Amino acid sequence: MVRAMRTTSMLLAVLILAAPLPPARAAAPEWAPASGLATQVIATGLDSPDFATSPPGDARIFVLEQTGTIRIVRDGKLLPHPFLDLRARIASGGERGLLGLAFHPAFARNGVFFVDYTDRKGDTRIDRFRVSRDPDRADSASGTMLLHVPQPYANHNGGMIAFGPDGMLYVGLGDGGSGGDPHGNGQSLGTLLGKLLRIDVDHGTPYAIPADNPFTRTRGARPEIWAYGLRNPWRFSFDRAAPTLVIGDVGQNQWEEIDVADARVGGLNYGWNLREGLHAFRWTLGSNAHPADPVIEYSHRDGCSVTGGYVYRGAALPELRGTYFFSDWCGGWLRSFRWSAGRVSEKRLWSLPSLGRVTSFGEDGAGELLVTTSEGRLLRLVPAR
Ligand SMILES: [Ca+2]
Ligand SMILES: [Ca+2]
Repeated sequence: MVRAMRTTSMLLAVLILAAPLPPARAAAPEWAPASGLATQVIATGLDSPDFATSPPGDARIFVLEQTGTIRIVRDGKLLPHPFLDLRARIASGGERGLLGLAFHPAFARNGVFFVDYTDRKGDTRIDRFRVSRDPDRADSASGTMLLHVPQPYANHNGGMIAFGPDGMLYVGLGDGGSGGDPHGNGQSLGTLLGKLLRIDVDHGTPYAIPADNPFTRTRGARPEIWAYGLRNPWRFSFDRAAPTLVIGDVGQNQWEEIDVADARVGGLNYGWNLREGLHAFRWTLGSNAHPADPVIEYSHRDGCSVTGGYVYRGAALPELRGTYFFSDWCGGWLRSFRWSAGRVSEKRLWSLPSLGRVTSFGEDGAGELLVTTSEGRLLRLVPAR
């Protein structure tokens, strides 16, 4: 039944007409096999690596270990001492730990960066740090709190932080956890849980609310909110070359999804927990919500937890510029698609040995794509020989 819904657009259309839902997209063509990509192993033996990134133009790669350290790969070698060790203040395991890192756009000049982690009480913390005089070591005493969000359950903590093309810091927060969003956080504008936030870290103490955030004049709404209706936006990214935001929002029992939006448009409702992917979840007759549908969904026959990636803008794979890559924590596969003029094209399933449990993608300083896996590996996507 589930398979038939995915592949038979006529049946899907009939089901949708019969259900109290806004119109959904027709089922897209299946994923076409593709070759020409390989993975290069950059580092192994990492302790649950869950993100990798580089300051703009920097030749080093910074890798997060979920247990609480940031490691540096310099000239192809993993440095023995960490850039920053936060293990004493972090609770890790499951979906908790050191989850996100964002270098300030002016990092080369100001040395400022931000980390997202689970504190010892299980709450989400975002702290601001500075590099020390040694460029390969952060000043561990420089940490100040930017944001603290109490977490009602151990799972669905989000964890991604990234600067947008507008210079604002975007923060992904899951619905708080448990299952099914029992407190309705996704659809509530009164909580930061289940949201994408947008804050100005260059003004205010500890931050300022951008005047053009969508809910600054909405009674009872948290002004940090940029978008809502998210279940667990574990990874999201901005296209380096276009004002496009792509979110991989992890599903509940059946459907994983990728959302694409104009990065300049705030206030979108991504649907959770009214909908899971394109399907009703706690949808009620009479609901007047108009959720933004995902552009991609896949069922749990293909995986269990989407790992959102990046629109490729590097140099090593010129024919793939503009292609968005993503994976799944249980799937081991690499898929890609292009998004232009409001539609998906070139859906591809890459012929590669299993990547393992993909925890995250990342971009190095030149825009080449990195992959971290639960097996302790840091990989780079390269052309097949
Ligand atoms: Ca949680
Ligand atoms: Ca959704």
